Amino acid sequence: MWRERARNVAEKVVRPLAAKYDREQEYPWEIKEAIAKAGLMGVWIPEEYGGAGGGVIDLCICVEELSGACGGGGVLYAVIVLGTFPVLVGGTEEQKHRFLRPIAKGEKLISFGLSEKFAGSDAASLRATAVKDGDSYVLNGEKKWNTNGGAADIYTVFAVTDPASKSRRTSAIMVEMGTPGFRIGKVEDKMGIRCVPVVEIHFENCRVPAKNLLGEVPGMGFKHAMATLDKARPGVAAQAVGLAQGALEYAMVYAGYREQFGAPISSFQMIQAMLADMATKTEAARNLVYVAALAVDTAAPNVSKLSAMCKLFATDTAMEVTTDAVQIFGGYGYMRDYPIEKYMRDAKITQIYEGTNQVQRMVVARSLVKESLGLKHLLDFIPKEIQKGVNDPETLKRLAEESKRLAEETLGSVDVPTHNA
Ligand code: COS
Repeated sequence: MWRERARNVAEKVVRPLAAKYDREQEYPWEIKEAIAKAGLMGVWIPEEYGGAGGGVIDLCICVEELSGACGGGGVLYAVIVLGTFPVLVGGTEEQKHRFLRPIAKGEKLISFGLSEKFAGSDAASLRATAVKDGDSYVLNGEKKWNTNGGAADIYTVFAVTDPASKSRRTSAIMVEMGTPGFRIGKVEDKMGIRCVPVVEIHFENCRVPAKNLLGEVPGMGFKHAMATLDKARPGVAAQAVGLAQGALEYAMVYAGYREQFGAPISSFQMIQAMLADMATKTEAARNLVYVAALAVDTAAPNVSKLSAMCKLFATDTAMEVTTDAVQIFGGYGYMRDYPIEKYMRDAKITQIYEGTNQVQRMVVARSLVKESLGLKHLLDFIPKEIQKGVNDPETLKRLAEESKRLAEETLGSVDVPTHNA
């Protein structure tokens, strides 16, 4: 059902407008209206807060379809998902009703403000502050790369509430557009995803009611941000799958009609190999995204790893597939007259935002290191000196004696070097 609805919006509204908004770099309000009219805005929001009660799998399907027609159309939608997850993850009941209902109805838009000029991958090193003053928090500082900034009505902002604390340093605070001291700054001029604004936002003694602090317990910001990203990363991965699929389809059609040497280029083995690899990788990415989305929906224990895996694999795939699609289009692919080069531009940011793919690999690797501790049954199959550690003198002495004994048994009496060097 969601796929059909999203595809309908994608084909009827998003695709025909994609080039215009890419050129103009303006927010496409009619796309947003069409998405809202199709009932897609609250897909992932529980019914008790006005949404459709779907899961991350459902929103991923919507993002995938919209992104297939235009990367910006997909981000326009996915960024709303990102802004709402902290509320779902850490908000009080009252906050969930207050902030999620108007979003589910399509009346308000939301934006997510974590990154700063000096805090990107190192999301714990924020500088923007929120100081408690009576029944308010007073915000100062700035945020960078704020997607949807200016278009959004509500901003989920992460700021330092306890500079002295290491693990409870930051909190998420909901700030509404129009609050005195809140200002949109530089509007970025971007390579891709040009229809969705990315801005700097500034806070100068911006007073926000204390009841807007997520969960009304300070210090939970980093955990809320991380839990949000675990849930939202399959959405970025779904954007990437949509972009890859969209570019692949254009390439398939082009290759079928483009004739060289008296035959369609799709009959040449080199082009066939490219198309086959593009399709296979896209399908593999799609399936990994769905597995991760279902892991989020079922609160599986390995969510962080799967979310990171699907984000890095799908976005690397999108970059590869969209680049190959441009290659198949040849000179036409490089020209702005045709939609294909936009897919490549739109794909690039998916490897960067919501955690660079370097960060995703770090998350996956950290998870593997933890998992390895549960694989003790394999210890007998790795070298004994590795198992016990080379710095334990008792083990080293024992291993030296053992290897000497083994050597004597096989070679007769010899001098065997010890591990003590
Ligand atoms: N869910 C809940 N809590 C989590 C978590 C998760 N997925 N990952 C970490 N935490 C908690 C840890 O349990 C730890 O809590 P305690 O202090 O109570 O022990 C705390 O957060 C710090 O964890 P950790 O030491 O792993 O954090 P690091 O500073 O090493 O950062 C990375 C980890 C790099 C993974 C994190 O900063 C990150 O994801 N950075 C990318 C940010 C990003 O995606 N930015 C894009 C913004 S959207 S455009």
